[in-house]
Amino acid sequence: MASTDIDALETREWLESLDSVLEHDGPDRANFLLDRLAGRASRAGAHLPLGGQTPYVNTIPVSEEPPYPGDEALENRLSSLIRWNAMATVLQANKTSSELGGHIASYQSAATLYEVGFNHFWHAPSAEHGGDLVFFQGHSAPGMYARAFLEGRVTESQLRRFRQEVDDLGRFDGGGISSYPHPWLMPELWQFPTVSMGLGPIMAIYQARFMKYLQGRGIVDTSGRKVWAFLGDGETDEPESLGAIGLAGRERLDNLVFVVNCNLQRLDGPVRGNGKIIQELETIFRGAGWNVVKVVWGSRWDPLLAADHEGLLVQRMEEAVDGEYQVYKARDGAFVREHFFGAHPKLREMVAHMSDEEVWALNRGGHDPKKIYAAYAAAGAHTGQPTVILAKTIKGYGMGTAGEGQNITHQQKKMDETALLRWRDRFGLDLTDEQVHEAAFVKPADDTPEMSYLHERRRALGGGLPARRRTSKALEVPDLSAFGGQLTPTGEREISTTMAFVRILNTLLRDKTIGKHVVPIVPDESRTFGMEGMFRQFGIFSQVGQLYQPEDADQLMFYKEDKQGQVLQEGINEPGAFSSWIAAGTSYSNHDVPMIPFYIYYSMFGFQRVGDLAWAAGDSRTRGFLLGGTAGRTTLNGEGLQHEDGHSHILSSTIPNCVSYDPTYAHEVAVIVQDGLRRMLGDQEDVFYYLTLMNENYSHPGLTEGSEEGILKGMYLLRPGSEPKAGAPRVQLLGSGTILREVLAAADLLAEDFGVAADVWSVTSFTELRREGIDADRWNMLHPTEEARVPWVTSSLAGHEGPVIASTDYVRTFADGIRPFVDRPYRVLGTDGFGRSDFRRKLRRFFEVDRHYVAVAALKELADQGKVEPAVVKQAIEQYEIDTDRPAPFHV
Ligand SMILES: Cc1ncc(C[n+]2csc(CCOP(=O)(O)OP(=O)(O)O)c2C)c(N)n1
Ligand SMILES: [Mg+2]
Repeated sequence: MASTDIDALETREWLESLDSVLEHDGPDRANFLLDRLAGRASRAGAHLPLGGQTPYVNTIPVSEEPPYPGDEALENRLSSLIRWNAMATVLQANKTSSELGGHIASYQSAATLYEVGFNHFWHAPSAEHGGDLVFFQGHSAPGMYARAFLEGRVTESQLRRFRQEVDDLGRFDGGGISSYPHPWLMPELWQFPTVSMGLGPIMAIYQARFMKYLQGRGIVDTSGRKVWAFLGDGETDEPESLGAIGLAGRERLDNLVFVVNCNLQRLDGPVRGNGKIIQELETIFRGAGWNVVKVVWGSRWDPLLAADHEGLLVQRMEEAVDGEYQVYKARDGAFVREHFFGAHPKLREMVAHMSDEEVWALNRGGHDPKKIYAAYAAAGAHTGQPTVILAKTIKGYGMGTAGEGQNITHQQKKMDETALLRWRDRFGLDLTDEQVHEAAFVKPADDTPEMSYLHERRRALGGGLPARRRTSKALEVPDLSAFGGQLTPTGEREISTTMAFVRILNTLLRDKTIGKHVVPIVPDESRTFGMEGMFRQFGIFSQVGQLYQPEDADQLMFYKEDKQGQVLQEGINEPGAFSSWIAAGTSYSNHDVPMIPFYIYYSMFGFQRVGDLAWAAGDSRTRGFLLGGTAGRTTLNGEGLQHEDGHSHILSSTIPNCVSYDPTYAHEVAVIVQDGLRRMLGDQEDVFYYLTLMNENYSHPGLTEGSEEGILKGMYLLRPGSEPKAGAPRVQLLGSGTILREVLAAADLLAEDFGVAADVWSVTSFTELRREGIDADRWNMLHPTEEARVPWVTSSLAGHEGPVIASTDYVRTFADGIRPFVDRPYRVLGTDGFGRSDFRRKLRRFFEVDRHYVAVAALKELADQGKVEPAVVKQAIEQYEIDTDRPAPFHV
């Protein structure tokens, strides 16, 4: 960019022309002319950096600030009380030791940003308003508790139990309050888990988009409601924070407001010591199509800026980097005079009439309710774009020597008494020294002016926030018979479990009661799963419909985008699709309408890729189905190492309310999905389901009546071996997913080649079996004199003689999980190691999970028990051409 002025006169003329346009025709006209000029210059080859940054001052000029509607004195007092109680919450928790932790500095920097929202903007659900959704910054939680305390929604004894959620007997008794926003732990307060940085912003974006979806489909009127997301400036470095802002711009999510608290610091130090985070974010958000509102300077700067005719002050503001701005606020007025204004004699002159205290009091925009109000009001009124508010604040505001603007401030959970007394005086709170010493909680009587004001404000906005709805209306779920097609044998016809699932989904989409509540979600993978038929039948949701004639318009199943489309096609964006799934799966809570999302994706790009979102889904009490397609280490055979999933079931099993299954047959899928619907939609249980599906085609045996319970509990006898002959060896073979079919083949080999009988069990869920077993085992330990509970695994195998062998398409840990409940020798085969590409048959041999290895494993167990000679095992190894000297698959 050219920066030297080669013709000052000409420059002035241009600027004067612009001033005249602004004066006579306003900013819109000025914008129009600049746009035309830029276009002309650009076509002539001048690459102008227009559209990026604006000067380092507030976006909203003083002349356009609306009058402040609140009572500033009362709001100030309330804000000080809340600040104090937030601080006291952390101080008290850390009085005896710092084991519990907590944060003071973040909320202190953000308090005014929150208070303006609480007093003037954020609606709770009421008869008049559906309610705004606010994603609070996780580690500012003490501030939210402190406000809820004044509102009477959190008690003093709860505040005393900040981060102490378990009683002395180890019971989770609901008497404490959680460290951060966790709907799982405080299901009537917190709505959105935000503390894992980056997840709040991306979930907020997809929440806003989902609200447009609900509106577009005529399911809920979400107009007038907004999603507000609070982010730390450091948090914007997370890819999830900014990775989906393009979608928000493209989809014109004018129901979305981001507030980035730019306190210039993160945990260790400055966010952009050598630059300016506000300016950087402005460029990025503007490029993504957002309305950017900068709130840099507070009102006390207004007279100085108004007097800055030469632009020297703004120039100096732009020159200074964030590292310097941080230092200014860690020092004092004299320092600011010397180092900021002292850079130029004219600037020094500008503040010559001000005392050091007055210079020190020059405030930042994010601590000035008037400036914040103006920004929030502008965000509220803006249409056609999401808004980001970039508010400059001070980390640890008010903490003085205990942390204000200091690099150590983030982790301060103690403040010495001098700093606290100073804090009290600075915020004008009438606390006794004793109260300060105790870090006592303070709550004025309800009939005081400030408390009346607090209650009046929230009443006017519909009640307290955050508040979470636990249940919505239950839906009537179709009977299993609705999936009749999946329950009968397919005979010669070979299908995959993915195809079976797609048929089930189609049935559900057509169901009169729950059909419209179903939300199919796909990343760019519908054709992989044979779901492209849904494009035409149910439409892909688009707020603008379809502005073009699709290439395949003449086909039966063309690519149809539609304003009322039911399918969410998310593109190649698993975190985004997952966030959509969370939004839909928590609709019962946030919108009082249960929706039932089915998100289908390559299983490798699920838990492994977006595991932290899956954890947040559990915390959020999301209800819905995750379908890990093309699952297993050897079924997506040609794709190799990065695609072949042999561990998603291990990952899913770590989420306590995720119910996972690895079904082999269509009827199993049907039974599981129907029961999941019953639990989530009918009984409103806060669980979600993970099912792995395969693309391998084979024939399906259909449902044998009576096996439903076993399918749901995790195992049932699929095929008994031949009648036991006296003394003839017998084994129990377990299998899941596609490997179950290898296990069946192994049973045949054992019978034909070695006269060994084998009962074959379909294990639909090693995970559920283990959980049930652990539960029974724990109960038995704690109730030693009562009749012992018998785990499902143990009771199922009772009466079925012989060692047990399991083989799956997952790592050994998966099937190994039930070992404590198998009351006899148990050998587990699995796909430990990196995947690679080849034919399925060869890969299963490579991983040693195929029929031959199962047979050899069974014979080895029998030999160990003395039921067959070791030579028989050797004979099988030779007969099945097993290379005994090759390295194990997990070493290569
Ligand atoms: C994914 C993730 N990584 C790290 C952390 C730990 N952490 C909590 S707060 C914080 C610093 C936050 O800085 P910023 O986003 O600027 O927020 P501020 O407290 O300054 O408002 C860090 C690193 C986290 N919570 N989540
Ligand atoms: Mg920060």
